[in-house]
Amino acid sequence: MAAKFVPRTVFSFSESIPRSYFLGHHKAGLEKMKKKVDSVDYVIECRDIRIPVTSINPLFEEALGGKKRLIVYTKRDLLNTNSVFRKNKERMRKLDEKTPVFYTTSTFAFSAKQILQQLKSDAQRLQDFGSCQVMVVGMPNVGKSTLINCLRNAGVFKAKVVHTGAEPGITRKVGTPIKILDDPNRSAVYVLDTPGVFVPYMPDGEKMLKLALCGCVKDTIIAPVTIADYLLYHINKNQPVVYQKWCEPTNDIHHFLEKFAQQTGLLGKGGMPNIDQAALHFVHKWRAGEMGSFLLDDIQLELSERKRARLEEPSFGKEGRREAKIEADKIAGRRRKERKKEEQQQHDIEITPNSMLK
Ligand SMILES: Nc1nc2c(ncn2[C@@H]2O[C@H](COP(=O)(O)OP(=O)(O)OP(=O)(O)O)[C@@H](O)[C@H]2O)c(=O)[nH]1
Ligand SMILES: [Mg+2]
Repeated sequence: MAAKFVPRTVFSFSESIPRSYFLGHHKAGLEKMKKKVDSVDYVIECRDIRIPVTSINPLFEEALGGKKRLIVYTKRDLLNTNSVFRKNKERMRKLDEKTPVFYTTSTFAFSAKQILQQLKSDAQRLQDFGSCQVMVVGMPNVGKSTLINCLRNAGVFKAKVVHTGAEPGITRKVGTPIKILDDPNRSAVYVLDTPGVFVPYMPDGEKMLKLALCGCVKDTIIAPVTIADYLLYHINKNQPVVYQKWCEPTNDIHHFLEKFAQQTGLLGKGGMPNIDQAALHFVHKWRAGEMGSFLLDDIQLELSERKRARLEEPSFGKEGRREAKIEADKIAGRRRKERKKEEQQQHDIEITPNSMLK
């Protein structure tokens, strides 16, 4: 039996979703980082590769702006569709043109070694200082502490030293220096772990949903069904076949979660599907890489927006404003084209009866 399925082209959400997750230890941590920044040589800024734009925290620009920096896109294994990665790799680099960019997977030592190589060559240049200090910063739960453990393991062959975990808020304080490189020519490199820092207010509700989906916000802040629905919206745009063993392609999150709960045994009182638990389980499966791999951000759009904003700066004068207008028209045209493409996009999906998949 074949059925036509048309995914949603936009995600509608309630204006009342929370926009804030700036906790006491975020504020205190940021203050401490500002105090420490003069004594470090480097800042490693971690971003989640699934949200390369949304996981940029502008507070760091303000607080740590002038410091030499490396950008690390973490969780590369969760963007395991090579064509998507290849298409976006150069775009990610363009987000920070003058800064070295790395992509890491915690289980792949080579990615940490590449960073060490960069730090080592810089530490050798800085050997007058005797040692090089690096501060690792980023939004909550993007993988800062994991990266530190990986760097230490690859650099000085020592076991895990800082706590990590799937919840945001595992690291609460700026840590003490941890040695990750010890060169015979006496240029040692130390890193400082820091607590993840959120923004005080997130005006863009969809960005809030992206951060929640990627685990940068505690799962109790936004209703699990809303996060699951946002995930379903993205999966449907990309590869709805990933959930076909539980449900036919659908835009109805309640229908999906009921079937998912029934078939995965997530039942509550009287054998009724436990919808909230099913929603969390579905989201966790995606976070573990089991539900397809795609970017939640449109990097090209971000680059165009930045170009337009730059051209609008007074220093570019009338000519700049004219070019900015052209750029804005291009962005609008691109958005229209994408909407049209999405509207036309129909997935012809062969629905296999569940009994055959078990
Ligand atoms: N799949 C995958 N998971 C990763 C990777 N790096 C980190 N993680 C996971 O992401 C979660 C968060 O990692 P942490 O290192 O604790 O993140 P953090 O940024 O230090 O978090 P906070 O201290 O809470 O701000 C953990 O469950 C890690 O196992 C990676 O490269 N791939
Ligand atoms: Mg941490």
